[in-house]
Amino acid sequence: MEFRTQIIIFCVCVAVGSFLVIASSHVAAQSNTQGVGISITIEGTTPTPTPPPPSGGGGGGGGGSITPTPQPTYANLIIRGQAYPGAVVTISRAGAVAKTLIADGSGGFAAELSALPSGIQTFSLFAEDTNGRKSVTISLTLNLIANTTTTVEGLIIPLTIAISSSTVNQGQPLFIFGQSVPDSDVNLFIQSSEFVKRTAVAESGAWRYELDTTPLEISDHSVRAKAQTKTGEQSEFSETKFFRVVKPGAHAAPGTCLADLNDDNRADITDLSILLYNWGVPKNARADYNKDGRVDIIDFSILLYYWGTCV
Ligand SMILES: [Ca+2]
Ligand SMILES: [Ca+2]
Repeated sequence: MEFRTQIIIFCVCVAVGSFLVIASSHVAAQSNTQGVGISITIEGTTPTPTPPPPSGGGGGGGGGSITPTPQPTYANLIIRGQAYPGAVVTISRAGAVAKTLIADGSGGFAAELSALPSGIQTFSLFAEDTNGRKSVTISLTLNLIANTTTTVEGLIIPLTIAISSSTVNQGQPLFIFGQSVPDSDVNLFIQSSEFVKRTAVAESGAWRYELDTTPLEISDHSVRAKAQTKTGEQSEFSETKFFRVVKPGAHAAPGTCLADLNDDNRADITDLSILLYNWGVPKNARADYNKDGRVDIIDFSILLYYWGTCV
């Protein structure tokens, strides 16, 4: 006998970036209308009941034992979600990789895991974008019911995030970038005194934001972000990136200056030659100062801005 129910999450406990989702057998047949983002569907076939023992009658066999038919205790799981175009999505269970797959051109993925043990199972997921940056790992705990297929839909893998420099002079731009769900938004949370900025994700999944550091204090700061789809669903937080704002003109450690491509703390003819060598589609991603995927006149103007002693 086929049965099919759909439930909404009744418990999403977010602790250190993890989901706890317990699918209860006490479910309500209702649709997900709360914009939670994740829905769970359980469907399957009820096991064939064990036939009752014959009641007397024949008498011939006389007390033969009946071996019960062992009931299979496996379950199937389908996870559908969104990462970034071409991202490698890795799903693990019990400390071992259970599935890796590549997200499609829209960032979507669908993973099928079969013959899983029933009961409470924890899965972890992360994505690696086309530039080798990894997302944080999120975990999903489900109560898998034997002889059913549980489908989790609407999972959003947190975006990848990077920054152009770990030290920036006050007033100079900090470029924050990564990959996320195409045609969504990125909400950036910048601290120490928290404020939020928003930027759009391109069709390719790439996103970037040019942060004006003028209003930031001379201090340590951090930035992390969430993906937000056009329909309002949000991912968990990304990794947190830390950066230091120093006084205008203050020297920083070698290798921290945005325009200094050979790490000698100067922006000069050597850096210009490296920039020109990478003109167009960069062979060295560092030459793409503003992280828009190309080395062009904008990057050249950034080099001129830093020209001389570069900090
Ligand atoms: Ca240099
Ligand atoms: Ca550029």
